[in-house]
Amino acid sequence: MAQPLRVLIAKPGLDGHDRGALVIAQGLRDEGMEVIYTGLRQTPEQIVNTAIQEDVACIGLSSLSGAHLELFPEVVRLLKEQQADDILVIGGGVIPEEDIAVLEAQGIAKVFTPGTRIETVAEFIRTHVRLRPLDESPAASVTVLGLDHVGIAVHRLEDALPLYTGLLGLKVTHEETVEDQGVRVAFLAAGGTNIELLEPVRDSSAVAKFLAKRGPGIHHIAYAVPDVQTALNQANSAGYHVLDESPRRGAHGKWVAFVHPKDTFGVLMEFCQSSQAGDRT
Ligand code: CMX
Repeated sequence: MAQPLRVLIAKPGLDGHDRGALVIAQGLRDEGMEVIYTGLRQTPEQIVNTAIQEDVACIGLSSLSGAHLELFPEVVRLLKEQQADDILVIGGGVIPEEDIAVLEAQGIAKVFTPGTRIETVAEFIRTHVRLRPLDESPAASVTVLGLDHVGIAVHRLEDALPLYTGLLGLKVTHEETVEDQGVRVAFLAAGGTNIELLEPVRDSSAVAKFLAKRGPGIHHIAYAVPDVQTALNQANSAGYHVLDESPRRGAHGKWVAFVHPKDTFGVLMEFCQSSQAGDRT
């Protein structure tokens, strides 16, 4: 599976207008890229540090302040200094024609002027970023924030709930039907984590198949991660069979994705990301 291109959209200098930068950020996301936006008034140092930390393939600089002739080349210079000059740098904003050649001569790969179609920008990035060799793929380990829940498959929620609410005294915190997954679920708070009881709502659902084959039991364990797509990419590049190319919506509107139980010692692994913790587009 190809990894999404990571792009940093950055606003160096003092101008306070970022509508254009936000439009570009959204447009590149729509083109399937992973986009990080720095916010306003960043120094070249801050931009370069963020780009390195976030391991981006491209920086898109946007400036309306008129200081592009100083700020853009300074980003290129700092990248070189940090031996990160494999990161593609492009620029945009209200930039006079005569300045474009100056900037391009100083290592800004391309300067786009207002009105350029987002597809043109995306295509330029795709064709000019340095392709990352496999041995430089992202860090191997997934960032796990905690155990989000343990999923237990049951034939009927009504039959299983008394055990958890009665004997264990747990509280039901949420009930919902997740149509996409073909399940009706009940969440019970259990200390720092949750129990999710899953009842199938149709015979074709993964949980119905599980019950038919194995009977009730632990269906999956879900780990909270800051970014499901990153976790998927990491699992995939480490050779695990991921069941989703990109995250889908699960219970609570969280983004979820799974790794095949055959690769995880018999326990289906779920990654889940709270939608508040940085919604995807
Ligand atoms: N845990 C452990 N093993 C499982 C399993 C599970 N949850 N689900 C299936 N298996 C095993 C089966 O027992 C079977 O093993 P054997 O080959 O030894 O018989 C094997 O995996 C294949 O089983 P299958 O019935 O043919 O199932 P599929 O291959 O069609 O699908 C899986 C299995 C995991 C790929 C599929 O269930 C899936 O994509 N799951 C992810 C989505 C999901 O489970 N959603 C429901 C929960 C959503 C929520 O939390 O809201």
